[in-house]
Amino acid sequence: MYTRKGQIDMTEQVQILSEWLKDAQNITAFTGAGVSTESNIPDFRSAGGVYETIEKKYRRQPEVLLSHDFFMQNPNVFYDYLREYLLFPDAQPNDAHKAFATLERMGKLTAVVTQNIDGLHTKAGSKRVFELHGSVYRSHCMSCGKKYGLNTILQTSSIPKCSCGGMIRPDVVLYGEGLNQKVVEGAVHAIERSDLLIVAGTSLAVYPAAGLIEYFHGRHLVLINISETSYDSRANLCIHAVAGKILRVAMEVAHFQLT
Ligand code: CNA
Repeated sequence: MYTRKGQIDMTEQVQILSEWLKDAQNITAFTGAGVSTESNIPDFRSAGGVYETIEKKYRRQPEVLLSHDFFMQNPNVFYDYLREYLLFPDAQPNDAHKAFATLERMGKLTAVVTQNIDGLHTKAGSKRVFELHGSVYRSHCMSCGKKYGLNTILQTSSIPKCSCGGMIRPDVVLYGEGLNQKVVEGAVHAIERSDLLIVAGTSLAVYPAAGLIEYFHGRHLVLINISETSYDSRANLCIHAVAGKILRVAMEVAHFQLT
């Protein structure tokens, strides 16, 4: 079944999703920046905004600002951008994060695989989270390896430095760097074993992360994304809407209480 907007209405789509949530025994969620926009963290590619603002202000695309080469050559600009657009320590999980955490507690969801670096799945209570691109909550000294938290970056206005004098960098995977193989293996294993894969809030434009959904061979592939993606035609259910709202209503219809 491939259900595009207009083919069946959203009430029916949510009804189908709620039935699949009830039936599934091994759910994996695969998420991107779109699941955090309802927590007021801007994504990269939503229409109408932040991407263009960033390009105008920094005269570079976010992918360039977040690349390994740019970081090494312009750490000051990198940290300005990071602080302004990617560090939101006060952001709170929304209904999308809460739905996945609830499904895990119910023993239905095995893992969240996320491209996000904002830590909100963990904040919502999810325990098994594969952070493909790392997390802004962890950082380390590039000279001596000493570990730091997010506060070190937040409390400095320029380049954060270690007590040894080395530069501190966040444990996020920059463009041009490889993914952590252990994290990838865990994510692949979870996706391969799942009977329901819910892909939410991602343009599926960033590789190799987006390619991981190729490992899914289970019963139902569900996409929940505001805009269209290149995987839409391959989904069993494709809902073009706001992820938090859809998941909250689907959970209600299934009589699963968000906790
Ligand atoms: P993206 O390319 O910006 O795509 C986001 C997608 O989500 C778009 O297709 C939107 O239409 C859609 N969208 C926006 N809001 C919602 C919503 N409420 N419900 C459903 N869909 C929505 O982001 P991707 O994650 O696909 O790209 C991967 C990059 C973005 C990763 O490297 C991330 O690290 C990076 N990123 C992460 C964050 C974060 O951690 N919160 C923020 C910004 C960018």
